[in-house]
Amino acid sequence: VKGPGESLEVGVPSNRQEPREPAFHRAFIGLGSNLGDRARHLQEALQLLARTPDCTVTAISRYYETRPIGGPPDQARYLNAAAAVNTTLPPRAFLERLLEIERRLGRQREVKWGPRVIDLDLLLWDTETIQEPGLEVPHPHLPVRRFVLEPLAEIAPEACHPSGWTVAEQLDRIRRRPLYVAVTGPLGAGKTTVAQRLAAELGGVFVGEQWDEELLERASGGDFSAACALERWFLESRRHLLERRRFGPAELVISDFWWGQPLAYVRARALVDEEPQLKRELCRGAEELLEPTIVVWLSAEPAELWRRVQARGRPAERPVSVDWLGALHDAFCQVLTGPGAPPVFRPLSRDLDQQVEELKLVVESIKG
Ligand code: PH2
Ligand code: MG
Ligand code: MG
Repeated sequence: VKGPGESLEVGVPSNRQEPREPAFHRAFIGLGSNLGDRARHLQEALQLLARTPDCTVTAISRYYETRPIGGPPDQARYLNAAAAVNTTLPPRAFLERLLEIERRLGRQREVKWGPRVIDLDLLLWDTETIQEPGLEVPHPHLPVRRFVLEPLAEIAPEACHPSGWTVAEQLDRIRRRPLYVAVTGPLGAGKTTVAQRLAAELGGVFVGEQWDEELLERASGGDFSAACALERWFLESRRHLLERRRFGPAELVISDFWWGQPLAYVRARALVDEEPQLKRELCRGAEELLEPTIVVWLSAEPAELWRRVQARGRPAERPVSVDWLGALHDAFCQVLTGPGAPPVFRPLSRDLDQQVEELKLVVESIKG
């Protein structure tokens, strides 16, 4: 006798189907205008989209007046909105329609982030990740733009990023204070330089990593038990550094590490047996710790990372090899892009000064 939930499949011809493509895709777009009759431009763009074959506009947010972020000074304020669209088009064709509508409404592309009659951005495409020239979904600025998250949360609070967090959750995070920017990435990525400069320029509180020189040296040399002990050491040290009550009325906090970094290190060091225990420890007492508003992920080519690590000449880091930095780089990719990853922002620029400039705008756009 079979109990409930037990399989009856044995001996039965299988008619199980391959998972099918959904009948349509669910896309979310952001709209913005700060030239001329802004409301009319949003309206016309939405009408053109609604009349497009193979697209159904299913929800439109209110229009939000917002402060311009980035671009030349003295720009007019924006009207921003978000819309939900069901479409049977593939993503590239859908993007082409958006660009076509921008052109129809007289969009000229001149200055980066300059004034525009209409801007239509593809924010989310189902829960897919697409990385192609000119087509990046989710929109890389989605988690750091108040002018996008607010309208989007009005029509789709439960819309999900491929990493698993929802629009409502991220809007809630960017509204909390202090804002907390956790800078992460492999050794030699420039975390400390960037975090310190950003804090100095924005008047934020800088929280700097501490480490145990001897454990670090043994771990870098390939001593497994030292590597485990080192990750535990970091966990306790960071638990102390990030205690919420230490920050009182601070507006902005910036650290040169991320609490979840050990997850990348255990992978890179092939200490996979440590992972479940480590995950439990990372959850324990998390409510008392500052949660990042955004995790900023810095990186570089392994050879460049190695050059920077050697140039700073810390004795404990001398055994570090290019290969190991490559493995570490890949481990960060896994931890920061897969399901369960926190909201992440990756500066486009390779240059540390320009990264600082990008991040100043990120903080601006979080504040809104
Ligand atoms: N779009 C930008 C840059 N800055 N600021 C606001 N408030 N609204 C926008 O839509 C916007 C912006 C680049 O597309
Ligand atoms: Mg845009
Ligand atoms: Mg655009």
